[in-house]
Amino acid sequence: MIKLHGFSASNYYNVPKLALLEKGIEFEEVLSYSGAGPKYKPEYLDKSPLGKVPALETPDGFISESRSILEYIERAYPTPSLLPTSAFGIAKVQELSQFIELYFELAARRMIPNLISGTEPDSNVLKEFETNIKKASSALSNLSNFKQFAYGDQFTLADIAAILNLPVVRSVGNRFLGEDPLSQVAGLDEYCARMEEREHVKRIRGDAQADQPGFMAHLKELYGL
Ligand SMILES: N[C@@H](CCC(=O)N[C@@H](CS)C(=O)NCC(=O)O)C(=O)O
Repeated sequence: MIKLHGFSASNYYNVPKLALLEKGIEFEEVLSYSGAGPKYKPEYLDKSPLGKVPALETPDGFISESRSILEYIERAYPTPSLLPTSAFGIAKVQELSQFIELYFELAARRMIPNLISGTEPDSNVLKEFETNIKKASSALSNLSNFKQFAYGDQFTLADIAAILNLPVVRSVGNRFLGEDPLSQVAGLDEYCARMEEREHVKRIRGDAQADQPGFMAHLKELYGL
């Protein structure tokens, strides 16, 4: 059976986890907190070269990077598919997923340590976040109207990217800008509410909540946070 290494409080871990759940693939979860290196589990680097979470253990070896893991899952277990059938549709789903990761998730990620530790972010980082997120959120409607799913008429990898990452951006914005930077994205509120009702998204949220004490204890041990 394939094994997913990582921890449920991580949005990156939850990307392949949600794909596996939605596809109904049996898998085992192996709890492993990140921050690998001399201070913490150097052996984890055999699974993920930068010590990042997630890593997927397959019969052929380990794969790191959530995007490559999704690629493996989709090819190794093609049905039910989390991609449309046409070449154009597949590319549009990948485009939207990448757009969300690069221009939303990575922009917000720089302030997640502040969110966790209750500290204020560097003012330049905050300013950059504000400028970049404004630009990205007005462009987002060109890629999705969020009417039913993020793209097309079926649940795809773009929905996984949207529902696991956009709420984090909203939390960071609400906390440090005092407003939701995605409030003007048409259809997004209703879309998120619909996605949160899905059985496997609920499982992801419940597991993330349950993992919080363990994750916080890990951060305390490693960084004294
Ligand atoms: N590009 C990686 C990013 C994974 C990532 O940043 N994971 C975080 C946890 S949410 C992590 O392991 N951070 C620890 C570190 O960067 O050392 C992927 O897509 O899997």
